[in-house]
Amino acid sequence: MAVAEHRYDLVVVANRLPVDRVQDNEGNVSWSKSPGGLVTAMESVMIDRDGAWIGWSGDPGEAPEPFDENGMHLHAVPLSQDEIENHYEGFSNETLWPLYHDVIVPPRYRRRWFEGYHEVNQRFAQAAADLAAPGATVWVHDYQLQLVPAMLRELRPDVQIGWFDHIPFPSVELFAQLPWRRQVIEGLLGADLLGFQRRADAENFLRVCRQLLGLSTRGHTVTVPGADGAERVVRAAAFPISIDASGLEELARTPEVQERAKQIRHDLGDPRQVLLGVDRLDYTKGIRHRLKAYEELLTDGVLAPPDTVLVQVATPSRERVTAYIELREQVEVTVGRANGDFGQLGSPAIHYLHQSHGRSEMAALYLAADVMLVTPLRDGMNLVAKEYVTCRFDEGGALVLSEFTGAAGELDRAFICTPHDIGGLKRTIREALDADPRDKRRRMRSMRRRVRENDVRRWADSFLCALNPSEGRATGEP
Ligand code: ADQ
Repeated sequence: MAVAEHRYDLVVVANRLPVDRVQDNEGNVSWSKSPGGLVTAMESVMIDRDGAWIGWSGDPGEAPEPFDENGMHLHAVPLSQDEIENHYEGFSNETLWPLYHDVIVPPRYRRRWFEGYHEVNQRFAQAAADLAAPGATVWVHDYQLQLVPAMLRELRPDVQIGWFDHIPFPSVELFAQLPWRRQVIEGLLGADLLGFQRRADAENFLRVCRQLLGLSTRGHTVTVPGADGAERVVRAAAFPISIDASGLEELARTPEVQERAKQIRHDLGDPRQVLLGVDRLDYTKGIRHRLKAYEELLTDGVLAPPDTVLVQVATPSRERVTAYIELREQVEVTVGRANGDFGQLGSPAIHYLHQSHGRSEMAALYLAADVMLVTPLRDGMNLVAKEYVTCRFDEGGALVLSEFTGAAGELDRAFICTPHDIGGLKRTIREALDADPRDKRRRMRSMRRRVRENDVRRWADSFLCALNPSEGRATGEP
């Protein structure tokens, strides 16, 4: 890449740009905001700070020229089809994703995938080195770019480097499986600050440094010996991510969204109780366990349409990866069976939408749901849980939340469940459905307060301030 003319004081580096390319019938290209946790979380931070965002556009081949969108300067990194297969689909999504999510499906280790991962990380590091102003802050995101911090430090020792892990960080026993564990840890240790969703994730990382690399750790820090005998101290701490709570609540309060919520309930046949699941179609989200529990409640005769309905919205995700293709089949077979066995004409037991929706429709769905089911087997945070309580300005509704989400650490007034325990999950769903309305209100009020007080701006401020104390006020750990 040619050296950029304009350089930026804040550079975000993430696998994907925060937009998707849309082409109409006449061939005109435009960009629309992409769905997904990171984009939702970072958008408001970037708009506030005139930063640059480096990422892949989502299409193979040549990258589009840099462009501005939504108040952000976007800089695309090109990826060939081979690189997408090795770096993204292979090493990121078939090796790291399952390994970091408690090996729910077996991780696959392929040497050429790691070679692709290394090459692509080098390209992102170079792009960041070219765009960062002297002394800039560079914030690298997520498991797809774990080698970037050390590569960037090599190219630009003058910049402050932060990395944030959106997904869990595994225990040393699991992480030790990774044939490239040393490269990954050394890559991360190029950063000044490593952020994790939960304290337990940061502790797992520090333990990995101690046990696998023999480094010395103290409190939140690990000491890294340099080639010249000098030492560097890297901090690893928890910064639980959040959402743009005020923006989302404002949207939920609009008459259009409230009207749409009523319409949704009407279209569902005005049931007494609406249950809702909203997830990327991913095996970590516990969708199969949720559907099994629901199907058993139907079989037991505890729930029945049209009195109770479940709406499951599942965003298409990673559709070329085998485990995702299989998951989609399993989910669709279960939905078909439940509807065949328990549905009535015009009243299916489960409304299944394999689609992505806009923010207003999501807010209306949240407002329409009496019980929100968030049942991941493992999840870094889970923003859906925070979005649901934020939309419930009426203090209505109830949240069933898996203990294996980062969100459970903050939203401890939810109806906490253990999704592997189907019997327990059924009991928790019933408890949420039958709870005393005053109890539900108290829980909702308390959870709403937590999210309002710890919104995404506070998250970003805390991280950026811990990375670079001149940036603003420090609010979180350490
Ligand atoms: P994700 O695994 O993508 O994120 P999550 O935190 O639930 O998971 O975020 C999903 C986002 O996508 C939410 O903002 C949600 O509203 C949106 N979304 C989901 N289904 C949708 C649909 N059908 N239509 C439109 N939007 C939809 C990763 C980690 C998480 C972590 C986030 C942020 O896996 O653990 O919380 O990053 O760090």
